[in-house]
Amino acid sequence: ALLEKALHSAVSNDELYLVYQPQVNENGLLIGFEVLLRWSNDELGLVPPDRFIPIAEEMGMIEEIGYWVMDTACRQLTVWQEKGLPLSFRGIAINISPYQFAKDSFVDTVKEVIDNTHVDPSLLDFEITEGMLVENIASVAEKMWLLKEQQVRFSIDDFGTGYSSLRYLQHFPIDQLKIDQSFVRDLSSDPNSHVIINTIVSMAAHMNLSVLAEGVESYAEKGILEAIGCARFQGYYFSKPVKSDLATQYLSHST
Ligand code: G
Ligand code: G
Ligand code: G
Ligand code: MN
Ligand code: NA
Repeated sequence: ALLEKALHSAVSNDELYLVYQPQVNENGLLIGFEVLLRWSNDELGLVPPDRFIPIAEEMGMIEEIGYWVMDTACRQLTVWQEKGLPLSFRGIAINISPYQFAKDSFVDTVKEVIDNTHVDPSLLDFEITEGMLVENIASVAEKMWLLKEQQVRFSIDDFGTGYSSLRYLQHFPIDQLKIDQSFVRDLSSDPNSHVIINTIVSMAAHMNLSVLAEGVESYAEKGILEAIGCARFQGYYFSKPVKSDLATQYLSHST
């Protein structure tokens, strides 16, 4: 109950902030950041998103919070754009809650943020989950196409952990699959994880999709993933999520 009460005023009390986790290509060049939300409350301390996002969804607060994330991230991105982005940089990835996406107003809300912030929409990558693609397929596809017309890209987050039917992928304008970190974690110990990643990478190649491996924590893991044919990476081996000032430094060192 304390958490619910505190969450109500988190946005207006300025308790939310964003961190940015680098995404790199096979040459180690910075290609993007995943935007990750943080909540710091005086009484509760730092509450992890795994704990408060499901509650925000239940409370009907995820739209407001999701709007804050998108608006704040896009404003940060326009600042970076003005400084000049590295050639390798493709944009920022924003996690979209299924509840947020399901709102009729979602497409207009995104357009509003693009208009307000003057962000280059081709630098936006929306992370959605497999589960969002199995219900209300027609309306989900329609929204995705409308956003695609705005040049926004889509990635499937935690890929491989959800519904195993791959057929749905062809119905949606998806650009990238993010291999879930559980497969990467087990890569050297569990032959099944190796087979699964191999299958995802070859399927993605056939479907003209990019693949990014999440949760890469070591040089060895990066090497195995590279040998399989994965060319994009994110994880503690490269960097943990960092605050905007350090992210700005990473960008300026990359130009
Ligand atoms: O750093 P990590 O603890 O940030 O994230 C934990 C979980 O919270 C992940 O599943 C991640 O997708 C989710 N998450 C982080 N930031 C956001 C956000 O801005 N919006 C949504 N919907 N989920 C987020
Ligand atoms: O390609 P497919 O038939 O699976 O597309 C799924 C849905 O997306 C259909 O309703 C189709 O009409 C719609 N769609 C396909 N291409 C576009 C497009 O370029 N723009 C928009 N707005 N909708 C599209
Ligand atoms: O569900 P999603 O992929 O959006 O969430 C990403 C989560 O993974 C965040 O909580 C982020 O902090 C975490 N993360 C990012 N890199 C690593 C890593 O190398 N190892 C582990 N264990 N977690 C990571
Ligand atoms: Mn994510
Ligand atoms: Na993920």
